[in-house]
Amino acid sequence: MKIFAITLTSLFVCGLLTSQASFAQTSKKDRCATMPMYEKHLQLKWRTKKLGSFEDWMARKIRERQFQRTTETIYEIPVVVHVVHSGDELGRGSNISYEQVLSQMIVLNQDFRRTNPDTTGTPSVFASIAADTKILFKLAVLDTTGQLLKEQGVHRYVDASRETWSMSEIETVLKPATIWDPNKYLNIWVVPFSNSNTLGYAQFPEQSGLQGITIDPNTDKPETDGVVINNKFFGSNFTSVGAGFSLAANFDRGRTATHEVGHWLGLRHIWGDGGCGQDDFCDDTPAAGRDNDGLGDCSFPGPNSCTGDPFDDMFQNYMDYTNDICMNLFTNDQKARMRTVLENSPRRKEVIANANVVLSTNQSQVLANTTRLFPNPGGSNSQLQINNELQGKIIVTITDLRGVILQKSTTTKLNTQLQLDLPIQNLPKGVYVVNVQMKQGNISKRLIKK
Ligand SMILES: [Ca+2]
Ligand SMILES: [Ca+2]
Ligand SMILES: [Ca+2]
Ligand SMILES: [Zn+2]
Repeated sequence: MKIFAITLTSLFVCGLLTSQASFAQTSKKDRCATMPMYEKHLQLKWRTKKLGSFEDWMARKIRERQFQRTTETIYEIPVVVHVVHSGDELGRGSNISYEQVLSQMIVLNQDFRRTNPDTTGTPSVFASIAADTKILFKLAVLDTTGQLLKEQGVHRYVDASRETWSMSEIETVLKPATIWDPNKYLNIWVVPFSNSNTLGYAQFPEQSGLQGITIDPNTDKPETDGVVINNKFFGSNFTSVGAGFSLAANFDRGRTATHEVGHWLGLRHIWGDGGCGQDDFCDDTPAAGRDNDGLGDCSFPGPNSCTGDPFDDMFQNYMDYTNDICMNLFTNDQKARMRTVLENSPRRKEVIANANVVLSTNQSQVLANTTRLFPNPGGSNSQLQINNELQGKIIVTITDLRGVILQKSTTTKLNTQLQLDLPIQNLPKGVYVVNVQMKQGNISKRLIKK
């Protein structure tokens, strides 16, 4: 009953903010709209069953899991990012740059693999339960028709008739029109929200098709499955790819996506969306009586909202509402929930089973598709940029059209992105060929020196 009461309140607040978006001048942010959305889905779908069913099923699966000897496979999740805009130039407004997408992917992988640079912010009392979830996110290489993507993992979608989108427009218009097969991709929509204070929301995993669960096929909607993030909250200004992205203060480290993908993999808010008696179904997260919305002072101990246990609030958890800078961990029990979902839940388990299909292809083609020269034609400032997962030694040669080598350099690519200045300032005007040699293949591109 308690859950239901909260549901109504949340829905009311959400509806109010949405309908009065033009008056929403306050800086108060709705960190996440997942629970109101989820409750709405569930009410439609299960009518009388509500949240209990998912949690009962999940508890059973986690218990079963404890008796299996689970070798910890690294689960790979192919991602497509739908960049939704109304006709902005590439890299401007809502048509966010590829680098901004990359910055978000870096953060997602750091946070889920616990290679984030701020693990030192995890208090020692929680350090032993902080988890490497062994879940990895990779930008899709192939689109739904098996074609190589020009920009790995990115689908740019223009609707010139809409500058911004409401949640109901996203659910009923945008998602069904743009979703890529949710059995193969984690769909992430990056959208200018009409309510600029809403950061994002996710669709929870469902158990439809599993034994013992009744579903209503009329309201179970695979075509809305995924994560939606307001573009002002997508990406990070604190990774190796750059710092100039247009991101909202306090939410500029990519943790909105970490939080929402946590929901997509079955995590609840750490305070269980209720008082001290209401749990997030993870034993290793301390009881919490409320969220820590807007907390920006990360010194520990901080709030202790439930004093009946020996712990202070774990406001560093990605599933709290803390500012990005204070977030730095998932726990072992949260990891168990997410892996249980990936192993059992419809569409989630297909996504990891199908990962090879949309991630692997001819690697020299990947190289060709992810390498660009710019500006081209260029003066003395042309650069070579390689955006992909391939790593290792790279030999770059610049030749004239007869194949005579004019410049040669060797470097090592360690990260997703590599950017090199091409030393063409001393070459006369003309047409040149830039050759890139990697273990995985070679490519050549023509470069015009102005
Ligand atoms: Ca609680
Ligand atoms: Ca807990
Ligand atoms: Ca406590
Ligand atoms: Zn949330």
